Amino acid sequence: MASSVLSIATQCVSPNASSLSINETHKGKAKLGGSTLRFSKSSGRISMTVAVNVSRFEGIPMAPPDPILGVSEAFRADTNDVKLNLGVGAYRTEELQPYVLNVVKKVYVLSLMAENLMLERGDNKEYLPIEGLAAFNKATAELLLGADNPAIKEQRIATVQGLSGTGSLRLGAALIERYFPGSKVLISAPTWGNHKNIFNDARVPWSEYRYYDPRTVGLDFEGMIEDIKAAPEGTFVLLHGCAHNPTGIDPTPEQWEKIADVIQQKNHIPFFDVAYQGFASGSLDEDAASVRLFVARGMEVLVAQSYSKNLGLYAERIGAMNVISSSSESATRVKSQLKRLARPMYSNPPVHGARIVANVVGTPVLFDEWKAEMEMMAGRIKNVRQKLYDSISSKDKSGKDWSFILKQIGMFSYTGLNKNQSDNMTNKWHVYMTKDGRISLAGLSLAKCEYLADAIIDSYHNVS
Ligand code: PLA
Repeated sequence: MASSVLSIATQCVSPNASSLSINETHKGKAKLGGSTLRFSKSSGRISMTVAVNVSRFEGIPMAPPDPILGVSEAFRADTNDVKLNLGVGAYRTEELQPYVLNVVKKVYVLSLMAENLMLERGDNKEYLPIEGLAAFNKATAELLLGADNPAIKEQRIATVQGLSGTGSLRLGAALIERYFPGSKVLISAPTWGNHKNIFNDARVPWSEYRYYDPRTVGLDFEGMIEDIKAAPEGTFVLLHGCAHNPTGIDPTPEQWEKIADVIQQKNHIPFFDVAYQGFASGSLDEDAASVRLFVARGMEVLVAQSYSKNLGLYAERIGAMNVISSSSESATRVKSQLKRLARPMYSNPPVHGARIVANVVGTPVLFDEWKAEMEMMAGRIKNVRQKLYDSISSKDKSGKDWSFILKQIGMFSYTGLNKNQSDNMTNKWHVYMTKDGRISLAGLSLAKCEYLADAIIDSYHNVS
């Protein structure tokens, strides 16, 4: 606490302070509001100093609410019963309740029944190694590439357990900043809002490649290819492995081939963000096809993974940073540097989520159950997507084509609503969503589709 000090010397002081006391040493003090008054007396004169408390943090301005997580805060503050939270991408049941996967519950129960099911005893809370739980790292690399992938067999993959998708991306960004100084990352326009923050904070420069075409509410494939081609050799190209956030628009398999061609020709380095494996199509393998295509071509690839959505482990912060390299020697060196970067950031990762993933992926019966549950979740999202489209297209008589809703994939629908229209959704209809027009279909129930359709039609036609 800093103090501005104001000194007053006076012959006769009668301060209006309740706790004033001047003792034999002729000194005293009193509290007045947030300030401290100090008195001293000598030769019949009383001098008074006023210390005004000023915080050292006075110069720190208020940060704006987060564009995605801030939506949930606003939602909680709304007391209207019709309210609907379509902001954050978190899976909800048809009753709009958070969902803990049965397979995750089963891991708890089985671990109680069979003590050694947990790869390490559940009550062991020792530090993990810097790179995380070995069984998790093995399972996560195999899930990503397929267990028989040559990159795994030839030990060309460096995998480090990370703090979910975000923390893993941040670790990858730190690697770029340290070992590729001056290199740029090319990110899609638009992209998940936090990508820019991650690279900004890691001091990695970025620019955008065209991705979304508002006229077709689809992929601007030509623009994307042109921009990737125009970037200087050796640029990192950030790609969403599947279920592009926020647009829900993914390249087709043929388009992925062409994207790989141009990245390869330009010696760029692909950096995949895989936050929704299994959530887009319902199939873990299909959703990893983009990454596997690049790896099969022998390209060196960075991949950040997250288990927030596909295993519903949002709060466990479990994911991984993988670097697939052309030799096992360089993979070993890269891994040593990823550990070196992680150590001063967070030392070593948490164990709980890693044990759950390792058990689910590594136990065939649980793995099969997980796949069935993921299909169920992806299926529920597809059902509400269809119902929302049916409701909007039957209610809206304007002739507008809403079929883009059905073409999008994953948790989100990018509605094309602008900021004013999104504000109307919230202020008038109590529908909470991000201001870029994205809605999370994972937070929608079949029962609320008609209501949401009315809200979208009103906002689209009556607000400019
Ligand atoms: N990458 C993408 C593309 C994401 O959409 C998200 C999460 C992450 C990484 C990081 O997730 P994780 O750190 O929990 O693993 N996006 C959410 C949540 C679901 C968020 O913004 O944090 C979203 O609503 O966009």
